[in-house]
Amino acid sequence: MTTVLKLGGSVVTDKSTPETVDDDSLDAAVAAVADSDPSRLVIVHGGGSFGHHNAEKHGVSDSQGTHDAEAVFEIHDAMRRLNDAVVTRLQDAGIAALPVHPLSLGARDAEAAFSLPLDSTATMLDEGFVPVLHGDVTAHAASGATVVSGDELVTTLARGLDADRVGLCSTVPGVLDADNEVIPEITAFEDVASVLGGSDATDVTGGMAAKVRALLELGAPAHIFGPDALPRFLAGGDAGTVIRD
Ligand code: IP8
Repeated sequence: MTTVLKLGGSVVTDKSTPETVDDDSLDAAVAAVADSDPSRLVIVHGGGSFGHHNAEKHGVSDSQGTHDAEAVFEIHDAMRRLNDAVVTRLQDAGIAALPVHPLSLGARDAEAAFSLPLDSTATMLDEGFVPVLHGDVTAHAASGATVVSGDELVTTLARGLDADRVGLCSTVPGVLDADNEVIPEITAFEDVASVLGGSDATDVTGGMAAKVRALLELGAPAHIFGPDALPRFLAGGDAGTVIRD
């Protein structure tokens, strides 16, 4: 059973203060992972106040690239420091966590399709480690380097590792309906298109509609939930909104 878990930037950092770890929230997530005694777990974390702050400063996004090596390094270095904090806390809690840095492995082609060789991650899993990846910058053909988000890494990992379960933990409790209630299950995009908006419009903002569409294509159930539901997800239960084809 292989599980891919994303801890959103809002869970691991204090988004209102540049380059600040949210100690209480990260500690709670780490405790939930440690209590679950995981096997074959891959963790991905978002950028929060580390990545986005630095990417904005240099005008770099997932489509807007740069050839300025110092700018690329500054964005990557902020994410690497956040990754160090996450890995260290997991190790302190007894988890065999190891870092995997997408900048050193991945690339986008000229059509912006992202690929990531997974030999190191898969071998770490086979050897009982918990690989911890992070949103990052990645070399991008004809554009220099662009941002790769944690969500993009999650779908790449889930496909490449043939994951059985995917979890996206952020500060929202799930996909919300028009009354702000969590939708327990989504099996077709048309069923939620009206509440998510723009059923046939291209979702340039990368909002919930794009996320749901990408997760419906995964072939593994994906759970979108808030921090309170993390222990339930790690115990194998349904958490928040479950998206399955
Ligand atoms: O928070 C973004 O990752 P995300 C990473 O998962 C950077 O979108 C470098 C901004």
